[in-house]
Amino acid sequence: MPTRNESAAALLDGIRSFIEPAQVRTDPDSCLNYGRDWTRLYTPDPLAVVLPGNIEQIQQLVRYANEHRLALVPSGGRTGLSGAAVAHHGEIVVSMERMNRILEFDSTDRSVTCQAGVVTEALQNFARDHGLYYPVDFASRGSSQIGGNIATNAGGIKVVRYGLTRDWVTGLKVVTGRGDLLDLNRGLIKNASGYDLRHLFVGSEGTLGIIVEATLKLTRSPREPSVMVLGVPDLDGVMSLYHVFRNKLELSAFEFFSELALRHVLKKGVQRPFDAETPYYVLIEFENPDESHTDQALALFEHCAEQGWLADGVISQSETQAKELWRLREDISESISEHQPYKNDIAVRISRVPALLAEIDELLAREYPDFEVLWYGHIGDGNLHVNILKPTDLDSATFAQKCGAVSEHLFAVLQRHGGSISAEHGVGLTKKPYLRYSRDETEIGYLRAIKQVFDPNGIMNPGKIFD
Ligand code: S2G
Ligand code: ZN
Repeated sequence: MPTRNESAAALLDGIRSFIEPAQVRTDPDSCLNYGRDWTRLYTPDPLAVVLPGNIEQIQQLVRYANEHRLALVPSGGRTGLSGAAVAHHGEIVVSMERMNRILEFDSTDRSVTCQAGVVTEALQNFARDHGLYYPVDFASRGSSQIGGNIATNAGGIKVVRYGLTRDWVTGLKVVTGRGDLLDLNRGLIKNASGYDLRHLFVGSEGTLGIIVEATLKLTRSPREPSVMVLGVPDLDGVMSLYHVFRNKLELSAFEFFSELALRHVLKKGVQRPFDAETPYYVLIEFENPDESHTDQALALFEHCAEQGWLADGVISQSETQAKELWRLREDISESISEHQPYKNDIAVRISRVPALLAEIDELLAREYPDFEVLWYGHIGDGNLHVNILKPTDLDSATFAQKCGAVSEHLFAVLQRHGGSISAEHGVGLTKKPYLRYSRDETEIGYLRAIKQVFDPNGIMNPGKIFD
């Protein structure tokens, strides 16, 4: 962490000499709202919130921060769940909110260049209005920003077909922790001219520099997607369904959630998908142009029912019903937020999912006998979200301590399966103590060496991912 030896007032006056004073904020509301993300585990305490309007101001700010050893925390939509956008040690929050323009669209390249502060849903709508589709999608689309999506390599609900944010970034402009502006890959599909630094910044969580612009490729829109929700009696049926449906249909989503997770969504007024109540559910989405695949999907349903892998199910008859079925899965996160859940976001290779689910089921039942544990996630990508709800009568510190202790066992199981302690939410602060379960010391040494190249004074989001 850089050390400061000048008065805060003098430091901020220095920033106001190159950024409009109104965009250098220290009021309590700004410090609270811009100093945190969707985790509620840390007390926001930034020195100030700065909202630059252009790249030159960002470069000046990074150079100034190097000169005065000021820590900078890049800030997008702050929808993260690992504390990567938290400022709680007198850092300067650098909000990209004002840099929210779409700069260029090219129908031949099928690509769009935008500033980092563009909201994800705005980009999705822009693509749709131009007859194309930006396929990285998740529940926080209305608040998250493209820069933050790139900094965490956001995944979401369509990865099984379209991949992660990384797969759609064809160009990046970044200001490094040294204050240099790099224009990476410039939208090229092919570019074999040395290391691809663009991919270092994807998933860097603001620790190498600040993403200021991105060029993203777009694709054709999915034709009439149909959604099925299937009631699954036991865990090992989940991946049997995956194999059967994936082999016959072009899946764009293969999601999973437990009855316990569903009940929290139902409390918010959403209708149960069918009469049967099963321990688990699978949500499948597939392209179904002119209903040509409906018969195939129903035949697969019958086959799986005969095998005992499913007990009931429903297929959407309209776009409206498809959206209602998606709510069963997408509304889980918001429905449980009032219970201050301890979140795990783990991933293994798809082939390891059955073994992992069985081991984790046994582990969580043993280690969390008195806690409500919810399972949901993008099981088609090998990604499982395990959320433990905080009992109302247990204080947050004790709850976090108990869950942290169980995490050690959970991550040891994961390590045996070659998995990741963080599939899509990033490491930030919450998963930093467990990084060793996914990256060995030699590899972490290389991560530190790379950080040293891009951010030699350690001003970029210090304390995130590793110390
Ligand atoms: C999901 C959203 C955040 C959470 O629902 O897929 O990534 O609650 C999550 O874990
Ligand atoms: Zn997720």
